[in-house]
Amino acid sequence: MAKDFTPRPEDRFSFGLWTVGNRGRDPFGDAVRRTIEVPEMLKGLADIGVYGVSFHDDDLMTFGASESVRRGEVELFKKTLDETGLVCTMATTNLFFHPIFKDGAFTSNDRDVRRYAIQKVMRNIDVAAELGAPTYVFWGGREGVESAAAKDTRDALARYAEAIDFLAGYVKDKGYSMRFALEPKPNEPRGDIFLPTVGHALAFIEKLEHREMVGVNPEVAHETMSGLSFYQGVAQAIWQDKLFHIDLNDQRPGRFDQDFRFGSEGLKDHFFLVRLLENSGYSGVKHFDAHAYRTEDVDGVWDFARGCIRNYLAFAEKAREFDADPRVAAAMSYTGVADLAEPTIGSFSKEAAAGLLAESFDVEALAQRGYGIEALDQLAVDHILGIA
Ligand code: DIG
Ligand code: MN
Ligand code: MN
Repeated sequence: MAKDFTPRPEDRFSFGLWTVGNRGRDPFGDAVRRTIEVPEMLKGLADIGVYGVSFHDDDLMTFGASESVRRGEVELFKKTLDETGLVCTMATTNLFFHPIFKDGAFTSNDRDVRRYAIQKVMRNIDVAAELGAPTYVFWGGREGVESAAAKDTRDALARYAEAIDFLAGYVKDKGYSMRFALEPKPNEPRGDIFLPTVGHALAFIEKLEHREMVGVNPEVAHETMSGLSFYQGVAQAIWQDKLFHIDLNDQRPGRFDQDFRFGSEGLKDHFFLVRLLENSGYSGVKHFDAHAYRTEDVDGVWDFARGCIRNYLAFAEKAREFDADPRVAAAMSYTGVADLAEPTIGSFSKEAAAGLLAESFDVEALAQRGYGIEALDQLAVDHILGIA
């Protein structure tokens, strides 16, 4: 009998409308599934214990429709949120699908396109605020180049920062309690996307006027595509108090953006990621930006959604068991894991510098030390495999 992992509202799992609504279209094939309308999506997500949902403006409101039609779509969404008990956990803007954005949105060479993009975000920020979304995500899928001849990256980043700061000013002026989260990705659809990794995004944020309200929304697939450790990117974002949101899915390194079910690929990576999120006090939502395999019918979509949640909860349980295992505590003590938390020397002072210069070290003895990390890591693998 398979073990049960039932989510609770306090687990704060959320899905984007575009995830369970994904119809399986890809660059080489047409849609394979019928459209799941928003009310059916919300009811299905509520039935599996999800806490909230997120949306792009164009997921929720028909692009180009009259204001009255768009208003009706928002009202239906609000009504269904109320009926299902779901909350709106994040909003974002589709600045990538319409041809107008083919050369970018905030960084298009065409100033009118740049101004239209900012206007499109402003309009959806208003809807997001009405729905109570605490986080607004910016994924610059079209912000990039195929040829370095096309843009001076310094100008592109200046325009990017200008747009984010203007929109932050708009949020402040309106008195909305909303924070921004930048979502990095290295490429696809553009040949090279600006702000390609968590590191680039964290550095970019420090150049912003309103840096205090801007954080990151790392996505598993996007750091993994670069061959980077998603865990390390998230850990640094937490260290810098900038993990405002997170996109959970799965991915094989060196491949196109697969957006697989969370936990379907990187078992060890996700064990340590979930342990980090659970132990770090991350208070944001656990947001899945993923979709079912193209092979699936609508029933398979709900298998996918349940699987994302099941895997997260299973990793969280295994992480608790790992941390409660006295053998792990002993192994970590031998490795000196807790010792790294002890300051090395503290802030500079003449006395500290003189003291250190006068200190002698037994370099050969220090070089002989073994850290016991093989045994410690094997304990983690044992717990992941359920053989501890
Ligand atoms: C793709 O990974 C992006 C878009 O789906 C969206 O803008 C963002 C929201 O999490 N992720
Ligand atoms: Mn992705
Ligand atoms: Mn994403």
